[in-house]
Amino acid sequence: MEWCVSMPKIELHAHLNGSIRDSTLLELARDLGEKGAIVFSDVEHVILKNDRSLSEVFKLFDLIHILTTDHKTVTRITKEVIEDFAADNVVYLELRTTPKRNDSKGMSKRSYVEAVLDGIRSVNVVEVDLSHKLNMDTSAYSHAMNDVCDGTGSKKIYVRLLLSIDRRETAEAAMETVKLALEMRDFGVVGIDLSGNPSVGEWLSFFPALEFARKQGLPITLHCGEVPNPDEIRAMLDFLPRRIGHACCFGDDEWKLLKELKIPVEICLTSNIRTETIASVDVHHFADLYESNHPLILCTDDAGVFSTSLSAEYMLASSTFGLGKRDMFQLAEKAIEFIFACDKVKRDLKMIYTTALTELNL
Ligand code: 6MZ
Repeated sequence: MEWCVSMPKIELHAHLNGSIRDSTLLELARDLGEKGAIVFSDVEHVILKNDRSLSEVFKLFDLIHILTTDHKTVTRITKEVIEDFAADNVVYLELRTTPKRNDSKGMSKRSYVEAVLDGIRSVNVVEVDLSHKLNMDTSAYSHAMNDVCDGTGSKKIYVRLLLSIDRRETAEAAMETVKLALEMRDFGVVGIDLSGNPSVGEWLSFFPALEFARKQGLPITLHCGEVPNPDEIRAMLDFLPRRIGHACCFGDDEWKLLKELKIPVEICLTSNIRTETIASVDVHHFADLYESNHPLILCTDDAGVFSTSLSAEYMLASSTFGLGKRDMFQLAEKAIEFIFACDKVKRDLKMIYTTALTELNL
């Protein structure tokens, strides 16, 4: 595990509200309990429960959203989540979140994203690179600081945002999110994700917003095949997204198409096992994709909800599928090809991996 932590890692599938620390969720629940807004004892066990079905996970997200929906809390959780990924030696993080409107808190989708950006800017235990453009504007946003945690000099994490469309949303709300992402491109937003309960919503209603995003040059990743739905899976693959998440419930035909199209897959082992989307880790489709050299990226999905970390996901892949240190390093480094940020960031990351190769004696 120590070695997995020491290896630089790239995280491309992490939901902000799924990555919150349990301790923070409990604190927020206790506060709301004291204000009489919820009954703390009713929610404590929901937060601490370990195994949840896929539908129970979405019930938990509804609770999390009640606990986190004000600007200050969104800023706080963003800061903490980035600090946790940085502590796990994640060097590039594509964090995804669903912009939320909440009239009772005076929150619009835009002000939600601004609260997330405030959280990114308030990280102070590690230097954060939020966007090339912002780095040049030192007066407004640059906030480089030395790593005060381990005393080994400066440590840096690249953070980029994907705005998620929730499958519960209307076509209009989806379009609003895409337009917001386009407006916020200079502020670190690099793409669009489609996520949410896979048993809810129709692919066709999101298609116009996603097609518009693509025409405007925004890369797209889709949650695809979390439940068996061959027609939707085929329509999603035909759309040719830049990446897909999960790919658990594919039939033979869809599997063949995925491989022909070589669409990179974000693999979330612990999440798939915990939600019983896959029966057990040893029969996970990671093995097939890995052996056939299909592009894949190991990711956490919801590190808080599933009590995992990216290092733990590498450990699990290593112990289950027999990956050695060199294999893990190559897998981590290969993720550079699939990030949505610009070529300059890719070059920087390649340098980080070249240096790490020597430091880790590989
Ligand atoms: C599909 C998921 C997910 O956006 O509020 N989300 N969508 N499948 C999953 N696998 C378990 N895990 C998380 O983060 C929470 C939201 O991310 C999506 C859901 O829409 C959830 O409400 P944000 O930051």
